[in-house]
Amino acid sequence: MKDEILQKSIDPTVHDMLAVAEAAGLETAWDRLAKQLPQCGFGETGVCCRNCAMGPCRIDLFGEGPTKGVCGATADIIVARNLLRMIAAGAAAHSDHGRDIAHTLLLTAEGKGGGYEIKDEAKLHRLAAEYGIPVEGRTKEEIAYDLAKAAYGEFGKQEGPIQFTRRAPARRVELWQKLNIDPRGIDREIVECMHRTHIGVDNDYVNLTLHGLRTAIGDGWGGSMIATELSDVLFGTPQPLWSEANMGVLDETKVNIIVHGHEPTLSEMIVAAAQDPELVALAKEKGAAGINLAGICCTGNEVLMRHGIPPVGNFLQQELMVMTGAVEAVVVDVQCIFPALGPLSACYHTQFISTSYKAKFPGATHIEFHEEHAYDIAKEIVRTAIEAFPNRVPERVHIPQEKMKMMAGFSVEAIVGALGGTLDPLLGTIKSGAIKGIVAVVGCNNPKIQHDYGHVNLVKELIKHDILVVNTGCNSIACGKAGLMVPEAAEMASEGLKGVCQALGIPPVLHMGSCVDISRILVACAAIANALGVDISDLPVAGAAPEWMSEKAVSIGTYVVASGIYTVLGVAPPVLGSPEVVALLTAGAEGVVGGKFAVEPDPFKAAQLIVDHVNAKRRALGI
Ligand code: SF4
Ligand code: MSK
Repeated sequence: MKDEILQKSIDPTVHDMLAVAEAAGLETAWDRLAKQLPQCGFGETGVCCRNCAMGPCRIDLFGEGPTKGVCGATADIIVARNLLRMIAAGAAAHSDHGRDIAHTLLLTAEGKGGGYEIKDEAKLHRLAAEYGIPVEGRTKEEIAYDLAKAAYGEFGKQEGPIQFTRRAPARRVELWQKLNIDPRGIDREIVECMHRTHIGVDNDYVNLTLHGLRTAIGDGWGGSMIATELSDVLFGTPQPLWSEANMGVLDETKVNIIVHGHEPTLSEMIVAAAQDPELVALAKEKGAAGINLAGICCTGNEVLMRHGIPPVGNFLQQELMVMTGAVEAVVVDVQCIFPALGPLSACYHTQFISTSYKAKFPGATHIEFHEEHAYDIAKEIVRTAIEAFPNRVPERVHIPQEKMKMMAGFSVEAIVGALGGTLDPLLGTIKSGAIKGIVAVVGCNNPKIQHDYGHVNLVKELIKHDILVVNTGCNSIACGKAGLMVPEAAEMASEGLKGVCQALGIPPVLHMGSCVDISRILVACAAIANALGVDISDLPVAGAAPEWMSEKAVSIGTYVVASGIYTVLGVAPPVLGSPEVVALLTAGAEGVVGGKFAVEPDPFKAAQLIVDHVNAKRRALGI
């Protein structure tokens, strides 16, 4: 294998498929990144502004060029404004996802759900209690109607508070109120980002950044949390289950359908439609042995944690899975979907099926999804995939064989359940030092970093230091593929963590879901802080996103820091053009919200930073 290919990923299936791509003359994200190099230094450092037609303007950081935009904006102002717009986009993406789930719950409550039903009534009742919605003598549909309306209300609220923010420890909420960053309404904060960054509005980098924190809190403790909680009500709260991960989950004998994107709504129905006897019979009629469903990115995580549907890979494998020549359909909803899939699918028999009116793609077949007819549309999509099966070209089929067993579905409820109904045993292991801390490792792949290298090495290092890792998103899939999400992986952990995992029969790395499910981690942190009578910022916890790339990740990192948690990024955000903004994010923030950012691309050094942080927090707590 060429060194150049080996350098791109640590995953053998990727090596295998990159060789296929090269032989076929097909390009990938890695090739396109190479063609972009060197990338624009102004963009990379965040000092390019095109917020008005006097620009575009850029700041020359090193030479004799301009130090201000036409309006007089400095590097600090431009960088902070650009950062705020990234947070707004990320918060909007997560929150619109949450809104869609609220919409589905509302339709279901009204009996217009197209096949959906309320699966977790106990959770429905718990959430109703939080919102003060009466439950006595009412049907689940009546309660769900009020809950969906209340959740809807959180988006357009003008005066707050967003109900789920009150899950944070009281002293955290008081701090947000004191700093005037307690979000008033999810959409309101996002709109205000756009207003503030319009020419001639907010030109104070501290004030801009504080509003970024407020907007991001509205994402993590608002839009994302609504997405998670209402998804559980509708589709069931995840419980630990077994699956397998990586390209070897594709089945040469069957119709392979891959669900991709983020929202669980359609994919839930695809799971059901793929088992429909009529469609299974049709698949057989077309010469296939059956229908094989797999997932990628966070739609993949959603169906993984609730149904055990195997992930075929993570973000950077989306083109490679098509190149196996064995995929009949890639069914996409929203977010993280390469437009490159359109022209690529046209080189194969693969049906690239877009389903959201918000997300159309060149070269895609658009089968629009409407919740009211969910099951019928899911059947049409599965049928379209089956019809493509006879067009498969056997000589072009190349499926890497590697796959790995993994466990998934560790919701907070499942973790508490595994501990016997209370967090006490976990607190005991933290106090005794058997578990030194808990670290969330999340986020994407980015071709600027060797694929999965950051994820897998950081996690391996952390568990060697008695740190329990929880993960979501593409980190979960990376760790699943690397064999870190099985109970036997406890052998790779240090003695304390190993003992805890073996006693409970759990992996040292726990899958908590999709990107919006980072809200589950916030809930867990709040519960632990409350149990110890401290704030989240006092806990021996940290966050990390070793290979992040999306604006959603910027919002996530920001709400994690605003919640008081130290967060290490493997890729520098575009802020380096302003030493003032960098100092605020990596140092000053700690004195304000108790959390801060660090940037460290080397996963081994990043792990050391986190271990030092966890130990310092333990000392401060006197444990
Ligand atoms: Fe240039 Fe200012 Fe307009 Fe930005 S807002 S493009 S810095 S003039
Ligand atoms: S899918 S946001 S690449 S984690 Fe959530 Fe993966 Fe990042 Fe998309």
